[in-house]
Amino acid sequence: MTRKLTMAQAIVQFLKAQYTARDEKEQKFFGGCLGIFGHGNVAGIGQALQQNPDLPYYLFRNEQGMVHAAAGFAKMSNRLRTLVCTSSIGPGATNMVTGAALATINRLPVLLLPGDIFARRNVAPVLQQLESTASQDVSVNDCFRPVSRYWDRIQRPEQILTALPEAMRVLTSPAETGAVTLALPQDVQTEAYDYPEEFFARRVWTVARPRADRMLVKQAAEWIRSSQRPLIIAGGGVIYAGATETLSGFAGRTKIPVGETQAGKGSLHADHPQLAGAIGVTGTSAANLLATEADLVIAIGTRLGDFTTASKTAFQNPGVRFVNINVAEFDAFKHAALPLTADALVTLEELESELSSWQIPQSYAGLVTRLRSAWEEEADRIFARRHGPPLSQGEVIGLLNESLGPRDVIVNAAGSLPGDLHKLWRARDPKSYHMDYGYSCMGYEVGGGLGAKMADPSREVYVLIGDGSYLMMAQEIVTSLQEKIKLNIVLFDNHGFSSIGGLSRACGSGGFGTEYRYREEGLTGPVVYTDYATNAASLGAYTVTAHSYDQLAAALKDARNQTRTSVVVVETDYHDRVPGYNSWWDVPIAEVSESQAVREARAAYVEAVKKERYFWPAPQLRADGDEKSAGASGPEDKDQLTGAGSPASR
Ligand SMILES: Cc1ncc(C[n+]2csc(CCOP(=O)(O)OP(=O)(O)O)c2C)c(N)n1
Ligand SMILES: [Mg+2]
Repeated sequence: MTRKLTMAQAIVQFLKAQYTARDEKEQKFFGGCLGIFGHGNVAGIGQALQQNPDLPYYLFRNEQGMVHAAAGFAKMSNRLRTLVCTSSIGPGATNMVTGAALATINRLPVLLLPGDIFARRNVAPVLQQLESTASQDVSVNDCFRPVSRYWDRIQRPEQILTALPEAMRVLTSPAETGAVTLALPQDVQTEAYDYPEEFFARRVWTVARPRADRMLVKQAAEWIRSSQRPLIIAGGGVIYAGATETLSGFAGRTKIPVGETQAGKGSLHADHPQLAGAIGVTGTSAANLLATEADLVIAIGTRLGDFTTASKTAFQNPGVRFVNINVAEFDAFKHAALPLTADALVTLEELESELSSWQIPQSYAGLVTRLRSAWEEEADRIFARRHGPPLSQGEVIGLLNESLGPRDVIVNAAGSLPGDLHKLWRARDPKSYHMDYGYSCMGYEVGGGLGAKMADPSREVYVLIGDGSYLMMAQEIVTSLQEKIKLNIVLFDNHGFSSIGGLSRACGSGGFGTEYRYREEGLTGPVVYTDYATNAASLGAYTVTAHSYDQLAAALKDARNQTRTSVVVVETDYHDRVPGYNSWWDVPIAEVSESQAVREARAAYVEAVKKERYFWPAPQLRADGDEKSAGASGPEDKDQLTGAGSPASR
């Protein structure tokens, strides 16, 4: 039995029949197709979507925005569902490259179907075609290769018979997932082929919970039992695996403190006694002080990026060892860890049963409690400041945290907000904190928020966005109005790049080129005021501007009661910042400079970078099995190898 369909029709037919299953719960994998049509897809995928309304089509305003929406949808769905994105050839396609990188770096599944140049070639060069004198097998879609976990170009209609199952394998693999790009030549999309009927049968992709090697689990439990100051780092994998309750029980019983990465924030309820809060460059004093001294780090579902490891300066205990629980072998082996290449939920259960009634030493538990309450006091202090106008970003975050319900979602990505939110936000639900900090992409916010709301319409979604990000990408506000999908947008107007301005000052460059000011001998003139409320209103949004704390409280209520997308504009103080706490980030400073400030910053940098460490295999993992001799190359030798001094806190 075969069915004669165009390649584009066959793709749509196939996509409709794909499901995922985990823990015996099944769901349709693709919630729809987002797109912008051009000559490269209108007559192919466009025609196919028209005759398949059960894969709903959503018209977007910018191809990058639609990939962000797909990523936001996938993130909100714990990667068990996603959206398809279709674009024309040329600029429509390359507009998706940034979104693809974001998805891949955040390990989020998105399926991209850019149109491509004619496979037939005889009419080349077609409109928007990149010509190469070296090969006729090159198009702009080759730009997707490094940012896709799977990339293919479909030159014949029957190639989808093997390409689509591969695409699905990668998309539904927690270890491999990211952007999948199938470049679809404009002519091939419309070519008919007799596809086998079986190809369109309902197919369920099990998202498995792989288990770690038994011996390694026992060894990890042994390491935990023999540790004095263990620390858990909860990454996005905890949330994606649905392991938050298991972690809550594990940490509660063993009393091991937990620091959360940006993607892992919300793993524990803000009130959990073992939650030390955000960890790393944008971390709390509690988590970062615990990290400095930790002798065992249990890193769960994290890729251990530089913001988490404070550029490899966070862990200063000379004997620190790592147990990494991660479905991706690549991440499990980082920091020379004892690798538990496995699902977070089942591995925590296994460790729990190995540890029976073991708990951390009481003195350490007391320290955790003290550090935690000191941090809570600090956050309360920031929330209680009445700084403005303009308001401090910290007090606005405090007000938002108080005003929002526990299931409401905040979405954010770049600027000074991610750091402040990471430290200060008190998450009360695992899906309430939605941050792109893998790519920290200005412009993710509105598109990503729209995708999050599409994935879970039962929640209020709050898009928190800087003025810089808003100017980069706000156009999906129109899409949200078209689709009657309500977003609550809060725009923090500080007239420029507060984050990078602060960084520039820390680097000795005085904020050069980071404020929105008129040109007067450089960008030093009066502030360029932009009327964001009018801008958003012109797109059709409900808008309110707030200048004071009370006005903001009222505006948030007012906006929440609206049925259409609302934008609350609040002016915030460019220079008033939430400080850093016991951490550092490696941003290299000019080695030679005409500026005294830069030279001073360089001198401090040279000192700070000395704390960066390499991590070598712990003795137990060495092939010779000789723990003693291997142990002898412990603390002292490591310091010699890395040049790492003793931590400043001691
Ligand atoms: C697409 C993109 N371009 C550049 C950057 C580098 N960058 C990080 S934060 C930032 C400024 C953000 O400005 P705004 O949204 O106003 O937030 P603020 O820093 O004022 O809080 C820039 C330019 C980025 N992260 N993403
Ligand atoms: Mg700004």
